[in-house]
Amino acid sequence: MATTHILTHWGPHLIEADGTQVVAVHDHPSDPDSSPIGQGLTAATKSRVARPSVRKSWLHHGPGAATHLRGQEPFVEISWDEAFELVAAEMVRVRDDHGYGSLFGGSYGWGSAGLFHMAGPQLRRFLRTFGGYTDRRGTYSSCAAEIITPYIYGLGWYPACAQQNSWSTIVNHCELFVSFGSLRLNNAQVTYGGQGPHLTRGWIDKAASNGTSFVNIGPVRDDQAAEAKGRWLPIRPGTDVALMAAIGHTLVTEELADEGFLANYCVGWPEMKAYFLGEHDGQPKTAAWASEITTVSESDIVSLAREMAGKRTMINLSFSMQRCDHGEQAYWMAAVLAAALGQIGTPGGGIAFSFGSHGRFGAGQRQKSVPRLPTGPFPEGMPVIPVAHIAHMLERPGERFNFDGKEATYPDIKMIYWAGGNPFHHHQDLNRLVKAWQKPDTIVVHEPFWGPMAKFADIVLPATTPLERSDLGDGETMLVAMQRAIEPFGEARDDYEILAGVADRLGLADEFTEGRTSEQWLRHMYDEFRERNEYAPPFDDFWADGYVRHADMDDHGAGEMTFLQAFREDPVGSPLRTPSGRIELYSETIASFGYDDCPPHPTWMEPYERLGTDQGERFGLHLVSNQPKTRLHSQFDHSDFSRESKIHDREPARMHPTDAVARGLSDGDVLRLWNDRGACLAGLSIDDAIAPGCVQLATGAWFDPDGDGMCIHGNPNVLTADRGTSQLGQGPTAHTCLVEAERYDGELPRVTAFDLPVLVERD
Ligand SMILES: Nc1nc2c(c(=O)[nH]1)N[C@H]1C(S)=C(S)[C@@H](COP(=O)(O)OP(=O)(O)OC[C@H]3O[C@@H](n4cnc5c(=O)[nH]c(N)nc54)[C@H](O)[C@@H]3O)O[C@H]1N2
Ligand SMILES: Nc1nc2c(c(=O)[nH]1)N[C@H]1C(S)=C(S)[C@@H](COP(=O)(O)OP(=O)(O)OC[C@H]3O[C@@H](n4cnc5c(=O)[nH]c(N)nc54)[C@H](O)[C@@H]3O)O[C@H]1N2
Ligand SMILES: [Mo]
Repeated sequence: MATTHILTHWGPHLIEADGTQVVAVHDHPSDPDSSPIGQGLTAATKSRVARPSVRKSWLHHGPGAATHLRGQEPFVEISWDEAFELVAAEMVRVRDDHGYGSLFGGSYGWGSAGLFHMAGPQLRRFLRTFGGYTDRRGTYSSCAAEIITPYIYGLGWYPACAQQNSWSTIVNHCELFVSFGSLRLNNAQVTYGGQGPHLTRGWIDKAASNGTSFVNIGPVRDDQAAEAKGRWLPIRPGTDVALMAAIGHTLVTEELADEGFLANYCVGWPEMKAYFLGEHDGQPKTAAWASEITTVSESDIVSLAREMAGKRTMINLSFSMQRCDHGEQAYWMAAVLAAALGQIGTPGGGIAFSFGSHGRFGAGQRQKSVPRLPTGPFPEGMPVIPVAHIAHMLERPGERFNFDGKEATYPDIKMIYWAGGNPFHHHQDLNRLVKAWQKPDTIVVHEPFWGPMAKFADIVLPATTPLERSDLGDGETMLVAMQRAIEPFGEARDDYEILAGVADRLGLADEFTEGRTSEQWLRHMYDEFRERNEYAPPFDDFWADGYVRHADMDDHGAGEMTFLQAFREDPVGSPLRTPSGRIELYSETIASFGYDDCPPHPTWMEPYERLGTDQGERFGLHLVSNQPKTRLHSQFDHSDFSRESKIHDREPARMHPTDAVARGLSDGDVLRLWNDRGACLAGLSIDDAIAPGCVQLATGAWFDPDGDGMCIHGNPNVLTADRGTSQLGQGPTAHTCLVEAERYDGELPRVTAFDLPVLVERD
C-alpha cells in the first residue's frame, strides 16, 4: 500500500492506494479544514471509459450521421491507432472544406487540477499548434463581472480579485461585513486550478471573535458560516440592485455620503444622485419602493444604510450576484455604494470580490510565480464567442451579435473538440442544447467517465484522472508534487498523450510536444520555476517531500493587502486605468455602446422573470441552483459520497415549510419541478433555512433525460433559461429562474445516469 500527495480543486489530500484502486483518502497535513468532497475520489475507477469509443452511426456512416441519436445510441470500441486516424482526418476535412473557424475548441470547464495536465490549456495549446479554431471568452462563473470590472476600476477582473483586501485586513479593521449572495463555506471548499489549505472558516471565526459583524443578504440562511455568528436578511432573488439603490437613496437623503471621496476619486456621482432621487425617471429609489420589490422591510433597509455609513464596512458580492439577468449591475451598483461610503482603498473596508465563492479569495496577492504550460498565442482573426453562447452559435451560424462594445458573427460549426468540461452540466436550458448539439458533423470528447458529456459525443477518447498521472499542483501557499497513485484505468491515456497522438497524425508532433515526455515537461516547468525562486529545492527533493511551501507566504497567505490603496493615497500620481483615471460610476464608454440593457450607470432593471410579478403567479418558486456540497459541479456525482445525499436517488431540493404545506408536500417526497422550459424530478427536504418562495436545488446531478426531456435525476439546468446578462457581458443567467413544484405520483423511473452506455461490436 503506497501513500501519495494529490492536489485537487477542493484541496490537497493524501491518497492510499494498492496500485489499481484508491483504498482511502486522508486529510493532508497542511490542511486545517479538509474538504469531505475528497472522499469521492474512491470512485475514480467507477463509470469509466475504458477504450476509445465511437457512436455507432458515426462509425458506420461517417461525419454527420444520425446526429439526433447523440446521447442515445450504442458505442463501438476501437483501437487508439484508429481513433487517432479518425480524429486527425476529420480535423483536416473540416479545415479544408470549411476553414479553421468551423472547429469549435472553446471547451469550457474545470477538468482536474494540475499545472501540466489540465485538459483545457492542453487542448488550447494543441489547437493553436494546429493553426486555428473558434474560441470563447469568459467563464460561467463570472462572465458579467469579468467584463464590467475594467470599466469601473480600469483593472481586469482577475487582477482585481488578486489585489483585493485580504482576510487579515478584515480581521484587523472591518466592523461590518455585508455579503450580497452569501459567504458560503460550502463554496470556499473549492478554488479553480487547485485549492491550498482551507483557511476561510478560520478567518471568519477570527474576524467574528475580533468584533466584525456579518450580514448575509440572500435567500439561504446557512449560506453564511455559523462561525460568522451573523444576521440574515432574506431577499427576493434577483432584486439586490433595488436594495442597493435604496441604500444609496438613504445615504443621499440623510447626507451620509462621503462627498469628498466621491468628488476626488470618482466620476458619475451627480448622475447617480439624480438616479437615486428619481430626477429623470420620476421614481425616487426610496426604502419603501425597494421594500415592495425585495421584500426586505423599509426599516431594515434604512438602518442597514445608516450602519454601513457609521462603520468600517466591507461590501462583499458572491459570483452568484452576476449569474443572473443584468448581472453587471450588482457589481457596478456595489461600487457606487462602497464609493459613497468613502471606504474604497481602506483596510477592511470598501468592496470585496466574492469572498467565499472560492476558497482562495482573500488569501492575499500571490507574490510567487507558478510553473506554467505555454499555450501559445491565439491565432489572429479567429472567431470568439461569449462563453455561454454555445447553443446560440450552433443554432444561428452567420447571425450577428453584440458583445462588450463590438459586433461579431457566429461561425458555422462543423466539429466540436472538447476536453475537461461538461456543457450538460454547465449550460442552461439543456433541452435546447440537446437540439443545438445535433448540428455539428462531429463531436470529439476526452473524458475519464461515462457521464453525459461522453454519452452525447461521437468519438470518446478515454482520459486518465490525476490519480493516474504525475503533475505539479498550485496550492496557493505551496507547490504540490502530485504523484501518480494508481495505474491508468483500462486503456485510458493522459490528455497530453492523446493530443500528441493526434498531433503525430497531423505531422505536428514535434511542435506540440517540443520533444518532451510528460515527465520531462514536469521537470522542465519545475526547473524554470526554480530559476525564479531560490527557495525551491532540486526537483527530486521536492518530489520526495511531496510539496514545497512558498517562502514569501505564511500558512495564511501574503499578509495585509488593501485594494486600490495606492490610488487612495495619491489619485493623481497613481490614477486608475479608466478613461477618467478615476472610479467610473458613470461610463462614457458604455454610453457610447447604446445598449438598452446596460445603461451608462448602474440601474435597477426588471429581470426577465422574478417573484412578485405576474410571472410569479404561474410559477411561484424562485429556483436557487447553487453549487453542490458533496461534489465539484458534476464531478464525482457517481461516488457513494455524493449518492448518499440523494433522496430516492434524486438530487435533494430544499424548500421552506410554508411552501411545502401550500402544495401539500411532505419531507422525502419526490417532486416534479417544472416551467415552460422543462422539468426534472428531485427529492424534497423541508428546511426553514430557505427563504419562503425559494427552492434550492444544487447543480451537478448527471443529466438523465427521459423521452420527453424531463431529467429524472434532478439536473436544474433543464429549468434555467439560456439568455445573456446583457449585450455587454453576455454572461449566463442561471440564477434568474422561476419554477413550480408538485408531488410526483407517477411510477418512479430508475436513474440510469451512472450506467455505462451500450457497447456493441462493429457491424
Ligand atoms: N444552474 C446552474 N448552472 C451552472 C451554475 C449555477 O450556478 N447554476 N454554475 C456554473 C459555473 S460557475 C460553472 S464554473 C460551471 C461548471 O461546469 P463544468 O466545469 O463544465 O463542470 P464539471 O462537472 O467540473 O465538468 C468537468 C468535466 O471534465 C471531466 N474531467 C475531469 N478531469 C478531467 C481530465 O483530466 N481530462 C478530461 N479530458 N476531462 C476531465 C469531468 O469528468 C467532467 O465531465 O457550471 C455552471 N452551471
Ligand atoms: N462545494 C463546491 N464548491 C464550489 C463549487 C462546487 O461545484 N462545489 N463550484 C465553484 C465555482 S465553479 C464557483 S464559480 C463558485 C460559485 O460561487 P457563487 O456564485 O457564490 O455560488 P452559488 O452557489 O451559485 O450561489 C451562492 C448563493 O448565492 C445566493 N443567491 C442566488 N441568487 C441570489 C440573488 O439573486 N440574490 C442574493 N442576494 N443571493 C442570491 C444563493 O443563496 C446561493 O446559495 O463556487 C465554487 N465552489
Ligand atoms: Mo464557476
